[in-house]
Amino acid sequence: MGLQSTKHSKAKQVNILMLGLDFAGKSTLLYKFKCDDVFLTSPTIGFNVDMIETGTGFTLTLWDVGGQQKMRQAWCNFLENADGLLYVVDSSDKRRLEESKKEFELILKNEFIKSVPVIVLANKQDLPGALNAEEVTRRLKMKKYCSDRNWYVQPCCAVTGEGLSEALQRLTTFVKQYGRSKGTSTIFKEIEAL
Ligand code: G3D
Ligand code: MG
Repeated sequence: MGLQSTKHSKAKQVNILMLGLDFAGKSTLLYKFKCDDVFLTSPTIGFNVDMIETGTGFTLTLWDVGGQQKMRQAWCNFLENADGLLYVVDSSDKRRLEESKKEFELILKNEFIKSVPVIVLANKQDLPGALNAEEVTRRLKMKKYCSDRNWYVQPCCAVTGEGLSEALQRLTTFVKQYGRSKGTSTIFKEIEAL
């Protein structure tokens, strides 16, 4: 995908929070973002974290916070420092999409994440009957709930990696724009100068 994982980088660092219900595919995505292998996941207890060098002068620190019911209360603790949100849905699970929408709405109402850009990853596009990006956009009521920020719904497959490169590119663009609009943070001034 042309993206490299890095543990030690001089690039500027921004925080990307990855949320979504359990089983949506967050941990698989996190792993796929940093290397091109399929790996076996087990339900995330707590959180996973990794850093990705985007090649555009800054490093994304991706926080994969467990999506099980008991972890969802902890989501807002991670929101305070987020510069971008990746919200992952299982596009093939129409039944749980409604539950996912409710959680998504709650997150978006949080003051800390006001105007923070959002990429929805419409994951599991390889499965039969998976809803496409337009349908996920409609069901999550993106136009209504994300009218105050940059947003995009990216169809993807965590297993093959399809759509992930596009998602990160768009996220990077949005995060830069968000930094410019905030205009106060030193880190964003430095990013803008790149
Ligand atoms: P989570 O971290 O959001 O809870 P996981 O989700 O990454 O643990 O993934 C949950 C299950 O979905 C895993 O299956 C994983 O392999 C599968 N999965 C993730 N993304 C995709 C995808 O794009 N397509 C398909 N077909 N499956 C996917 P198992 O069986 O290992 O529990
Ligand atoms: Mg997980």
